[in-house]
Amino acid sequence: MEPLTRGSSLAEASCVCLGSGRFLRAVLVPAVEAAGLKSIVFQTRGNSFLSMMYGPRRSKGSYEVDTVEFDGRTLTTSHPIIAAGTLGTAEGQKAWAALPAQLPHLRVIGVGVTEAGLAPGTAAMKDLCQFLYACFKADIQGPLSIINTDNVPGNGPKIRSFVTEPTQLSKVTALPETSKEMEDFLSFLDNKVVFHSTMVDRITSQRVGDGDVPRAEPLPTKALVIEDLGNVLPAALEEAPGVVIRRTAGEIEIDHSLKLRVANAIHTAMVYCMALSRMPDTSACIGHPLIMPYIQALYEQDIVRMTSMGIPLAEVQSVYDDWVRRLQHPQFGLGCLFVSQNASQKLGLRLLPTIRASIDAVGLPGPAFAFAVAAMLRFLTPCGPQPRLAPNVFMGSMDPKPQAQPTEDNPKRAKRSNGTEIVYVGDLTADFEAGTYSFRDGEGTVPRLLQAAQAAAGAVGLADEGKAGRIAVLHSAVSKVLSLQAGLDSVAATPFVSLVAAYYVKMVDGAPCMEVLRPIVEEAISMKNIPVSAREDMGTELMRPLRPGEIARVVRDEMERVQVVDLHTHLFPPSHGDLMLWGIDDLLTYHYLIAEYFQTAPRAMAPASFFARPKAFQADMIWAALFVQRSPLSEACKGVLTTLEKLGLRQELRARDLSGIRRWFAEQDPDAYCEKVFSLAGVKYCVMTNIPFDPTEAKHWRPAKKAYTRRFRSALRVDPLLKGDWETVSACLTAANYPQTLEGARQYLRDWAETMQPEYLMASTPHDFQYAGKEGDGGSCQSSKDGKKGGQEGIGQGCGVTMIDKSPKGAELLEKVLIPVAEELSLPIAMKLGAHRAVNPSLGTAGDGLVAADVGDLRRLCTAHPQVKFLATFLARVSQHEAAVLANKFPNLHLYGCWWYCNNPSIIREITAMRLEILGTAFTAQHSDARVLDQLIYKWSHSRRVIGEVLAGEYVSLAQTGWKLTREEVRRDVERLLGGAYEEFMQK
Ligand code: RAT
Ligand code: ZN
Repeated sequence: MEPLTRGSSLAEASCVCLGSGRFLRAVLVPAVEAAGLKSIVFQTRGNSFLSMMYGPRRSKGSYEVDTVEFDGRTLTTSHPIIAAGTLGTAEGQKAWAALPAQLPHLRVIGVGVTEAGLAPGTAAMKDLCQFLYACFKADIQGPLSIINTDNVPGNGPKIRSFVTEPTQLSKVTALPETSKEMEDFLSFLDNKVVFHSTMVDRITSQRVGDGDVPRAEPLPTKALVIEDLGNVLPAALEEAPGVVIRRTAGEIEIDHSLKLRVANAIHTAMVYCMALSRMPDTSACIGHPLIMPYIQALYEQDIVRMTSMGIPLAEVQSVYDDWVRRLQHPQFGLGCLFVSQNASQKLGLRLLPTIRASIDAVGLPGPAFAFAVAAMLRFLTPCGPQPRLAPNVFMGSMDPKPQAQPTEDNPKRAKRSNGTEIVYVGDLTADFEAGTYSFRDGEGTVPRLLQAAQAAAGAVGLADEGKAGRIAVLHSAVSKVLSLQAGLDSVAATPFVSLVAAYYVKMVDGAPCMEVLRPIVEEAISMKNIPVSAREDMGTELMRPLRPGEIARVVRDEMERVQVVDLHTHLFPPSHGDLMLWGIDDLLTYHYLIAEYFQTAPRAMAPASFFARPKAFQADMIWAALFVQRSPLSEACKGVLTTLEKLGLRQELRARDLSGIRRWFAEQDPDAYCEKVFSLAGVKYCVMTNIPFDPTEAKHWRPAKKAYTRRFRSALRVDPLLKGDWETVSACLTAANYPQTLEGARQYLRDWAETMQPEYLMASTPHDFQYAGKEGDGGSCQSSKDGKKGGQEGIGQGCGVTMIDKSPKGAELLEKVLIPVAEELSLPIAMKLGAHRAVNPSLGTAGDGLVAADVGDLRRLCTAHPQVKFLATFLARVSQHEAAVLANKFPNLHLYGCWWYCNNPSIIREITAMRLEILGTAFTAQHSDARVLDQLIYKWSHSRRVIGEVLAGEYVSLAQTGWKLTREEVRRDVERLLGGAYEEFMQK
């Protein structure tokens, strides 16, 4: 085998890799390839890669990587490289040193050595130094970027220092003879070579039956983060999928912290209790009733505190979401025992920073975090007989099998069964059948300490009178471990240490850890429904008066944190099939964007022919016109960008790669995606718009009601009534066998309300709507009470109008149908006032305009029906002031949202400020009106920002009067404005 085998001209290569490991093959080479750079790969030892590339088994010149998608499909990609070599032979070494002289375009040197190779004096560092010296001799102009694929923080400067170590330099063949040349070489390293710090992340194993092919999870959002302070990297690298470039000092440290404190910490917090519960693999978390909520509690109660480091919540959240998604990949679970190694060290690195942050912020990390530490200590407690094993190796015992019959057997004495033992790493083994495992933890200090405590506690005795003493012994062992391993010995840490000890004692006394976890999870779940003020009595941080300078930040945090109630949308759950709009084509064909498109569409593209084309075609047209040929400045356009960005499609967006975006959406499963959107958008639940008059909707309710999750609630929409569209109403009555009478219409509504269980009845008024009050004109000459008598009356008979030649008007149907039913069923009526439908009918929904509705109609309604509750929103900006004053006068009126043409930051700002000034917090600042699921993401993100800014301004003026405000009060107000006030009004 030749040491260097070439497929094409070497001179074309601009990247050379030292090493051929999984990160190089599955991350770095594909990334540089996407940036248009060609690579040469040298393996450090042996020649397996070489023979794979050029041996008889493969087509020459490229290697494969398997990517296993979340749905289990495997996508095999092929990666061409220019040449492969090995450093395992003398010839290979020679070829390596001779390479630079043949590479005029060299820009990137990939270093894919294991962490062990990253130390002074290792072969890998020598080979790198040798190569760089050859680059210097070949007068390569650079800049040369060293990109390594290990995960040691600050790895760039570290590699630089290893390479330039004097002892290192002395090992390099043909090193500078003169000190002048040595100086020149060092200055070449200073001026032409950049040692980038990096972070790499992609779970990769190997193809079953073919260890040569990497088998990887889908590319994570941050597969390769590279610090590039001097902006020297090839520009195209930034566009490569999974690559994130950091140009500001300190940013990559944040990436590392995020990874340690979110992803790695969650792994560490989950594997001990899982291993003890005999779950071999982390993928057992998928759908597990305790593990997933436990992870959520760890995140929400403690991990999220990374915002105190100045990291925006959105970033922490997106790292968390990405990780939760990756954790649930059914094919990439890692062995729980494998991940559980080096526990004490991980306690310090992964869990401690969060523990400290929570102690500083609120005095006590949440119970879930205490459980995580306790489960780790339980795992590290040697149990049962300790056969003679390698030094510092102990035996542990798993919890009894849940289905096992109760026996007299002490679980700690579980016998090893034959034939079920597995080696989980090196000399360590586990037997999930027998429930035993061997483990190692550094020098064994912690296991020995816990073992001694167990023995001492045993000596105190299990008898009742010994119990307190026993607990004291174990408690003191736990505090010793935590002070030794984590420095948690301050007074402030005491409550946390006690909580850990309490859980630990339960576990070593025989309680299965899942049983200890269960009430913790149940409490975490129920806490979400309890008012914040009641649950955080430990929250000194919540009660502390805020300094004026903190207000803006606290409001921003709280606005991002709050789970909103979206009280009017046009969304449907996945169970409603095609009615559920989601994904890029639905986003692009949103009627706001269709209207914007037609402002400048070519004459040839008449609306009728546009609407006749498939949705993807319409989306293509809109994308080209509004995103490619023009800058996407409108709120509706920006919304698409925010949505995609928050979904992690930044690269595709930057490349304006609509097909890439479509591919991403095509991979999503509607149910999982729906949940993801709600959680990304921070929406507790939304209220749908359910129109019984529309058969395409009605079929999802009858004969059988389709199931949907707690994220969706219903609203019964009755526009044809207010529109006076008796034709539609009577057709529906006839079709459903109701009499064509007012009572028939009322019964129809009652029955639909029974089916849909709506939050409220709802309608928008037509532009020419008039309501004159109970006794006024507008067709209503009867009070609602009279109207309810029903049963035999024909339409209009009750008020002298004969149905045959005159249909009832909207106001009459409001008065005689809607109001009586609302009153009878105690359902509020939500009014939307100010739309002027079909101003340009050819545009369909996109052709609706606005009109300044008569606020007086609403005043007359509120006066005439004090017992009916009205929710209202106005479309015209000019109506907003009068509406706010009206809401200030009528306790049966609740204003909500900045609707449609008012849902623009500048108008939201103005309306919100005005409403706060007139109404305090007794209104609902926003609803999304989302029609496409994904819009929840942008509508709420944009609104949270603007409303937060306005609110912060109001608080600052409060503070100027000397009024002291706490975070808890800010939280309470924010919760009211984004859902709480609505819920209070509904319960009134
Ligand atoms: O905002 C919108 O999407 C409008 O098209 C209308 O549907 C409006 O929200 C409404 O509910 O009438
Ligand atoms: Zn709407």
